[in-house]
Amino acid sequence: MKKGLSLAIVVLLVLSLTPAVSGLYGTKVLDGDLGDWGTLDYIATAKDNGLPGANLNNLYVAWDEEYLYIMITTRNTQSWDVAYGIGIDVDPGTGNGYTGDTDAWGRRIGFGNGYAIDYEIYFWWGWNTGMGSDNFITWTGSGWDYKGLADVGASFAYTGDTSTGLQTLEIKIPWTALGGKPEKLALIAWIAGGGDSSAVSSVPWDPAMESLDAPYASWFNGDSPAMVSMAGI
Ligand SMILES: [Ca+2]
Ligand SMILES: [Ca+2]
Repeated sequence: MKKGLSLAIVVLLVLSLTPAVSGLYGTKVLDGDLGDWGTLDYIATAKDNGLPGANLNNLYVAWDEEYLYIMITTRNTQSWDVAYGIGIDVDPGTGNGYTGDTDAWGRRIGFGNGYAIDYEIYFWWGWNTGMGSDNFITWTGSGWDYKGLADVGASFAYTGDTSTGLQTLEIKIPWTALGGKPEKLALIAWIAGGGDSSAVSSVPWDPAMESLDAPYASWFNGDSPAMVSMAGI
């Protein structure tokens, strides 16, 4: 029986703190450079899966009154064909959102542990072409609404090339694209392959991937793919 990977570990961020006491509060410059991110913005580290072209490292998150900022770093040393995905739950615990086991890009990724995603962000990275299409995708309640990041006022910057693969990815998303600034938010990032593949890396790291085929989950659904879990911010 085919079974998707259900990501259950998510970063849960509480955004209702007053700015003065939240280390996550602050505006970031989108240049792919980690220099403007502090240790208080650090959220989680992925396990080293040993895959030279599909190996996430750290996740950072910050926010200000206008934007949610997300920074992802990798351990990549090669450029592979991969999809970088991010799932966002703006009302964790309510069950509102998508809970199936094939996501907006047809990857075999689902969400469990009470998380139901409302938005997905995806980037395609081509082994010989580098950064490709980007998508900001909204779950409408009955389907997915696909836009580019620029269409919703979001933007991104990255480092890396077709020699090294993606190294860093810095994203900002206006709260207006997320239905306004929520009190809390759950988030996870992952790497999958082509259509019908599942996650091989996630941050926060979800050990559910390790129970599937080595090295962590599987690229295709011939065997049992895995789904990633989300972390709350
Ligand atoms: Ca920066
Ligand atoms: Ca939700």
